[in-house]
Amino acid sequence: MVATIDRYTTRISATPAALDRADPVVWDPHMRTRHVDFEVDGFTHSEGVLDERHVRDCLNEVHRLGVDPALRADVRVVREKGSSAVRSIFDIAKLSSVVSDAIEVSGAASVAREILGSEVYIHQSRLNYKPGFRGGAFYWHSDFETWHAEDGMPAPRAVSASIALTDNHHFNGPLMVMPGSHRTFLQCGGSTPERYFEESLVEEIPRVGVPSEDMITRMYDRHGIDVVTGAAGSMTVFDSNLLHASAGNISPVPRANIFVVFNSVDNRLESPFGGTAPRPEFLAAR
Ligand code: 6CS
Ligand code: FE
Repeated sequence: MVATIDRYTTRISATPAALDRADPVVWDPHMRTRHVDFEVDGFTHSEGVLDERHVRDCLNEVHRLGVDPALRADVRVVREKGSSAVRSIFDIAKLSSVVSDAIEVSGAASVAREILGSEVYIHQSRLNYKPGFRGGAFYWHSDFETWHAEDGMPAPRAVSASIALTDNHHFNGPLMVMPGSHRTFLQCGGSTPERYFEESLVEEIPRVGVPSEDMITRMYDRHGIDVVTGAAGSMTVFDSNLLHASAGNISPVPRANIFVVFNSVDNRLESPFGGTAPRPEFLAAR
């Protein structure tokens, strides 16, 4: 198979540049008017996609998985640095039929099909759990930059659906996005250490795969920052290349969200464009 031309080179030694996105945002032209906010801002938010029962059942699952002795040493349960507090549980859709059922009910897959203009499959699912008082931050990044460099995702033809299991207030570490930033691909400097995910999933400010402060400032000057708040049961679907982050959570109110990533079946993973070995299945389904 001829290797795909890399139109999104990143993790480079040269000075990283801001490249125009070489691909559509909403891939099905007929869906552009239906998803105009996604086309323009790179994300769309809806309230009440899960009812209270589904939310409650998922939260019970999260607590069950967080203390399940069988998962104590499982690589898919990522804990906050220097603590046993759960930061993320990967493969959550496979680990819990309750969560997988809630994802079904949320309608995320049909929104993904409309935006991506094709059949879709789950590239990655995770639960990001931010306990009260000591929930960790996630620094500014584009998911696609990581999935391109470390998982071999050819184009930004993937979307993440973040489904809130607790109220996402402005004060308990909600998702922050730069609306419109999805149209610019920010190259990152440096090269990827082997098995880098063992560090990047835990570090609040990863040393590779994040844009420079100068680039983040320029994007802020152009796009500003939206704080995406929403009640438990709400859902935010965002473009794989949208610049996003979330602050730590020192409020008493935990913030727990399911993230499920849908990739187009026409955008299947190839060998990582950053040259490292493919990451494990729980991070990037092949
Ligand atoms: O490496 C990844 O796939 C994960 N890292 C971040 C910061 N967001 C996307 C994903 O969960
Ligand atoms: Fe992310």
